Amino acid sequence: MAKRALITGITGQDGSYLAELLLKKGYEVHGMVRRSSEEKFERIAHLQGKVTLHQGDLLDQFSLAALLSLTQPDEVYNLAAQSFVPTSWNQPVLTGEFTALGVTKMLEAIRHTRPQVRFYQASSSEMFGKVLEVPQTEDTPFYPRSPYGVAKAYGHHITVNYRESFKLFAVSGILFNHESPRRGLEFVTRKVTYNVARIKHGLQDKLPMGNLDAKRDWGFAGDYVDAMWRMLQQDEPDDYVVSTNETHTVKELVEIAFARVGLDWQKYVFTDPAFVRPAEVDLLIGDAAKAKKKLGWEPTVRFKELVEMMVDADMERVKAGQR
Ligand code: NAP
Ligand code: F7E
Repeated sequence: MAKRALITGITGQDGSYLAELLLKKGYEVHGMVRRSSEEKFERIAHLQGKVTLHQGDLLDQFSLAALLSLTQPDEVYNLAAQSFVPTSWNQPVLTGEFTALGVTKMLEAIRHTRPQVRFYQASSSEMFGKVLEVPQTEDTPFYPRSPYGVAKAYGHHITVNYRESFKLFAVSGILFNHESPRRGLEFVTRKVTYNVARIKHGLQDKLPMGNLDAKRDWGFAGDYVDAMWRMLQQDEPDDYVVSTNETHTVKELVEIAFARVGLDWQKYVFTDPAFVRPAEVDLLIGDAAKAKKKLGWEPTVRFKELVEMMVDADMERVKAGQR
């Protein structure tokens, strides 16, 4: 019989790639979606009829338990969150409700409704924040620098705690930044590649940016959802760092993106304090040796290829008059 998976956050970047991966593996895929006045499921439009969508919300614990009873999943991937770091300073309480307490609500629903489930929690390199060690591993202590990072640290610890307290098969994937042509427009990679495409098409001539010196370990989302799946196929639940083991500055991102379309970034980019954060994560670089050894996982797309893939996709979109 086909395995069944339930994905929260299926309408997001990772949810769409994960749903594709699980369908290819023969899973029956269920996704939880929030009710809104207008349905915007662009990232999973091509999966219509292949995945089953159900209304639910991380804020509503009963909706989670009801969904577990209805779908009877073997695996639950908790990808839903308020995931944009700057918003977490403007809406810190909401971020805590979704991104932190939402995890407990799901774990409680699992514990009482379907304790045999294998549970994946989408943890983040933002938990390392003002890094206490370089590179960062599963053993590096956390020092989060945003309400989002704090909420994710809570989500990580409660996942580990439920695993230890109630013997749930619960894992926390500590994923470093991962991007794709489906990345939200406000995140720095997609902001740059989309605006480069607009500039190249003559639709604008300036690009306001924040801190160009920040360094990130950027990988491809398609690779990272495969690591999530592998974590749930192990004999024992455990936590894993997933990263490329390379770090690059935002400035390098900008240079490569503009160069891809034959433009000199310095003519267009300027610093706008509106995009500078109250507290920054200056440097992230992950050590994914454990994932390589135990999961047999390695990234297939490197930084330059990733940026160029995103610029090319945005050039096509802008040419077609799309976002
Ligand atoms: P994303 O594109 O922002 O997607 C977030 C998803 O969560 C969307 O489907 C959103 O639904 C849903 N959601 C938000 N609040 C919800 C709520 N209260 N109830 C139900 N659904 C809710 O994020 P992503 O990049 O795919 O990331 C997936 C997960 O990995 C997130 O938890 C993120 O924090 C974490 N993460 C991401 C990265 C990265 O670099 N991408 C790295 C580490 C960890 P709507 O469509 O209705 O808004
Ligand atoms: O910023 C700098 C900014 O917003 C990256 C989320 O998926 O990854 C993501 O969080 C860096 C930061 O991602 C602009 O200051 C400069 O240093 O793309 P970002 P993030 O904050 O790293 C982690 C792992 C997650 O878990 C999160 O969910 O880029 N930066 N100028 C800028 N960033 C933005 N957004 N916009 C700028 O104009």
